[in-house]
Amino acid sequence: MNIAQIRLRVICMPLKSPFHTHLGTVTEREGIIVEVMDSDGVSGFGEGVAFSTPWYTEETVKTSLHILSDVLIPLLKKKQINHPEDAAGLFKKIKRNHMAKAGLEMALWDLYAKKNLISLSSLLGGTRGEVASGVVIAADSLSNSLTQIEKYLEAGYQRFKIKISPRQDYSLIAEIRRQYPELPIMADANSAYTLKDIDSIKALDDFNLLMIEQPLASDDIIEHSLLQKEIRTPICLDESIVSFEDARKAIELGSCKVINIKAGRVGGLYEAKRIHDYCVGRGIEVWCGGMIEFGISRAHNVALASLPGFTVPGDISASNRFWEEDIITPEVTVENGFVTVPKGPGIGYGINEKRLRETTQFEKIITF
Ligand code: OSB
Ligand code: MG
Repeated sequence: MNIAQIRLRVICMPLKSPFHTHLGTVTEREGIIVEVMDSDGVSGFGEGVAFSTPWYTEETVKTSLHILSDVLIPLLKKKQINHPEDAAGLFKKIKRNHMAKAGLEMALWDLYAKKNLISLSSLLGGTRGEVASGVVIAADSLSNSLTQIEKYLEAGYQRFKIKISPRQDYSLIAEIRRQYPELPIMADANSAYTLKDIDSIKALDDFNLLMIEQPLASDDIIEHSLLQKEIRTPICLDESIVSFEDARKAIELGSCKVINIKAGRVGGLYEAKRIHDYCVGRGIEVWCGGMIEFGISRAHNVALASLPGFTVPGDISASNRFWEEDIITPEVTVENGFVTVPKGPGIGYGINEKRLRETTQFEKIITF
């Protein structure tokens, strides 16, 4: 791959409505757009999905920018790679910083697919022409949750993920279940519980949830295995799985029956695919998670979710779930509950240059 320059942009956009979890409220999203241009002038795009503050993982926009500019891009400058799969090996000696690595790695995948005139989905081994769409309900009250569910049901979403915490769990889910007896729903706790809360978690077995996501802390891998033995609801891990090795250990311990795969959280598409392949061989279900992302990362998610093991509708929502106007064109849309997987080269979406320009707060070009 003949890289000529890399452009890093920090962009910022307000969310259409506040996103509430027990860890805090997101009203505005900063993100990093990575553009890798080769000597023929072809550009591949990736997105760094760290948040402004370290509430979900330890990375932030600032730490990602530092790792990209001062560590990863210099490594890539020093050593020529032939395929995006080589990036993971090159970045291996740098500890963690998975979101920074993924932002760059995913741009390399897009560039490689574009140069070879194939879709990113095909390059990764995708087999689906459309991916099933789910949506997250992160409201601050029961009535707002119900309003959102009604709205997203009308928009065609197939699976609803409700954020819960000890402050708002049983009664919230009970009322949703009462009003929608057949709705495919799951809960996401973002580590709001400890094993001491086992009775509250067990009580949720009443509601035929598809799964409960990340009930305990990210390093509670043994505790999750104990919990899974005590509850009927399948446990899905999110924050706990930041690598292939984490996935292997969690599965061996019986800590989960489902894994939420986010390429950003695990360091890129190569590692995401390895986790996918391992799970498929072992009867562990996987689905594609979301990060309140902009169109670039959203497009990468669509390609990833076209792989055969992604059997559960993911957090793959339309651009208009979060944004007035996205930075890609066309925007990601949901029709009859599905997003069509683009067939064009790379991620298969163009850049909305005007929107990208007006949301850019900082920009830096590194020439090779
Ligand atoms: O826990 O899955 C999560 C958003 C940001 C960080 C963590 C999570 C989420 C979501 C939203 O649940 C997923 C989406 O973008 O649709
Ligand atoms: Mg989650």
